[in-house]
Amino acid sequence: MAERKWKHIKDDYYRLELTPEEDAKRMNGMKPLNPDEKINIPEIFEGLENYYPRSRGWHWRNGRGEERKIGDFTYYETSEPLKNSQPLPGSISSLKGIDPQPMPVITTEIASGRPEDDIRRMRMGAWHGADHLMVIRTAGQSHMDGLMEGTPQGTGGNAITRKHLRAQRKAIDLIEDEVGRPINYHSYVSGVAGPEVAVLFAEEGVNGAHQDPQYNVLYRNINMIRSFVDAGEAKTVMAYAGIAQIDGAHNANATAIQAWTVIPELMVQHGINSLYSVKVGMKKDNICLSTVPPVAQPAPSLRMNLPYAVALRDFFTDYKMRAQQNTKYMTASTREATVTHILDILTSELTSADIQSTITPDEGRNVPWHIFNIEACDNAKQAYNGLDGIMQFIKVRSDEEPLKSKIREIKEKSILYLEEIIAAGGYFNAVQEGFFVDSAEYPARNGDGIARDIEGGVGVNTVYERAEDYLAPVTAHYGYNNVAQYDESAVDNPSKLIGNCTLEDPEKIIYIDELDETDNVNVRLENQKKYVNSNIIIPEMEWRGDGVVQITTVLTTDPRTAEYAAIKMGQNLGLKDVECINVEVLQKAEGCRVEIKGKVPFDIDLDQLVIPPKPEIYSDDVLRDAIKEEPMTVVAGTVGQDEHSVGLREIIDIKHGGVEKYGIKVHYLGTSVPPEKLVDAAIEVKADGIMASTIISHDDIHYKNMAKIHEIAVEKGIRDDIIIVGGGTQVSNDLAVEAGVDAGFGRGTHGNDVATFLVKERNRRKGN
Ligand code: Z98
Repeated sequence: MAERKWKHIKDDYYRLELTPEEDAKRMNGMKPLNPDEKINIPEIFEGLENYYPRSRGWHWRNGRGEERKIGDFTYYETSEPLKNSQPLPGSISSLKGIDPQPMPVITTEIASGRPEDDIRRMRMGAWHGADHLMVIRTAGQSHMDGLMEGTPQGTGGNAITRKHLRAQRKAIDLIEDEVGRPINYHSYVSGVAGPEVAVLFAEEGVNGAHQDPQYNVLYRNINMIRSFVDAGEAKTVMAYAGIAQIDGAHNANATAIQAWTVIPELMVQHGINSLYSVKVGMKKDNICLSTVPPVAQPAPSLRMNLPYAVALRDFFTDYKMRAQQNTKYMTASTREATVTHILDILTSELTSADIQSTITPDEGRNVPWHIFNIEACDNAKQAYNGLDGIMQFIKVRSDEEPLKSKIREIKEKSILYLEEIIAAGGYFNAVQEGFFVDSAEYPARNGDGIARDIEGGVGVNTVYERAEDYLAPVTAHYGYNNVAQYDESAVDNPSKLIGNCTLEDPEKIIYIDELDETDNVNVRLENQKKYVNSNIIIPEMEWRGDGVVQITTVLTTDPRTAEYAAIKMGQNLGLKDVECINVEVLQKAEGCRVEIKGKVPFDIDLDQLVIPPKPEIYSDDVLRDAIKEEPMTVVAGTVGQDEHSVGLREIIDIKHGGVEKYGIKVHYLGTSVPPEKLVDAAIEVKADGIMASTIISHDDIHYKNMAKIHEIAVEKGIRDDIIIVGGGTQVSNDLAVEAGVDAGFGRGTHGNDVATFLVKERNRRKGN
């Protein structure tokens, strides 16, 4: 293949210029997605050896901050709308289905370890507004000393392979066309195989990656010299590919005993990685600081997190901020995690975060289920929608007390920290002395920090000085590369010596399928065949065909007993592999809220399902427009000797979604209204309809009264001009119609059911 032609789109984002034939070959002939059809997973995995990515570099949302009119509202902090998306439920019901897209990139973490299942979750996430799909493996990549081609699930989890990346990037190409927005694909460059992973990512069109040598040193005990040298190489490759970088400072936050005490250290860690990256050649625009609020509620979190966020932006003005929830404070409570997330987003809004990551409470349970990923995207979108333009009304008073002093204190302590590192002889010595992740509030130290030996750790003594004639004939390479002695003209592009390397020519890449014959995508797809592109379905939370359901209930006992009682409950329900995943005390003597998960022992054949026809209910807007166009008046009352008015009033009142909500004018005549009075009142106010309600049904009095209203209306010559409806808990439509009224409404009726009937019946009579 000839050298690829990259077209610059914006920022550091490029697209390949491809002919339709080239594109079809690359995609193995896959057609664009149809929003009404499932993505064909087996097809995605076919012909992966032909796939290469069509985009490179990180994409920031288009049209950020342009004033936009969306539905009935003006927005100041949105980005371009999507072509296809899933609006929030409240928008669908009451706000015309608008789906404003916030300005920051929104991340969802995809981590089931099964690429084939995660692709569907990625599509759902994209429809809910995610444009940063962060795939984390179920095995720590930093534990691998080379690239993985197999599927070592069961021996510590699932690693990322070329096959994994290719299938997902290929699917994302389709998904981003479907939603109409480029999507950033992301993973991690860590461990002693970091540089190899970076090359793999550059080859396979990964747009973002975590890279921070301090992460390897502190949390994975990789030798620090090796880690920093590797980082130089990895960052050079990332810079070449325009891959945005997220650092690892937040890990100190998640690891420290009291996360808020490490604030100055976080600044130092951000600083070390950021500056190192710039020196290696990364653009500041592609360097994202991973900021995690140091504390969560019930601590007075905003007061503590905000100064850190502001100080960060002051110190790192030219860099990007990636905001993420702190996993340290995450339990299995969805509710609690959501509140923390929303309050964190308030900090993001107040300090203009560029990437808003989402984390699901299932990170606390180590099971990232589809629904929680999607919910977390909605949480972020909803919060940003609600906060749109709030900075027009309020101000972060960073130049006034007490915030000013708080910010200053953080900055001073951070500088002090750096000076101390220099005094200790530099970063490596400081790590060796246990400076980092100490539990005391800086400048105090408890001596319990993570100390690593300069002469120790994984990969110790594996860094060698390059020989005089060293040469790496590759495009992106860190440090001394002795090219000139081989070819003067190749100094700026050493890969010229071998007629391009894999970064320019994807056909040079050797694609290897998974090596594990017992557990791989193809085997799993084969095992799940029953559920793939078929009419047999089974509940699913994590993986296709897992049969998992989650049940929430209250058990009136103490937490420990509740846990075991909940498991028993699940077993009695016939579930398999029942586990209790959350217990929250309601009152210690009265009981707990419990959540269990378990697997159902059945599946559902959709062909056998009897689905009654959907009753047509007009939307609120259609009803409102119909009444606005032609006003409608009704009289209403409970009939005969019936004093039960609550049901009728619910059907009338605007507050509970009664017919008034749509503009229907209601004359409420009260309770125990004689049938004659209802008809007379209708004549007097020139009503279009009568709404008669009865709960009492002895001797069929409810239908008898309906018949009376009908007969009196006939006698008085208005029957053809008036719509009569009867309602009550014991009313059936068929019997009401038999009694002479136009419709009967029983248990479970809402105002929109009645309003829809009134509007439809009026149209029917007019011949519409
Ligand atoms: C996040 N949910 O940030 P292993 N490098 C850095 C990291 O922060 C991480 C890894 C590598 C969090 C995820 N971060 C935590 C700087 C992980 C991953 O060894 O492959 O797990 O390293 O989104």
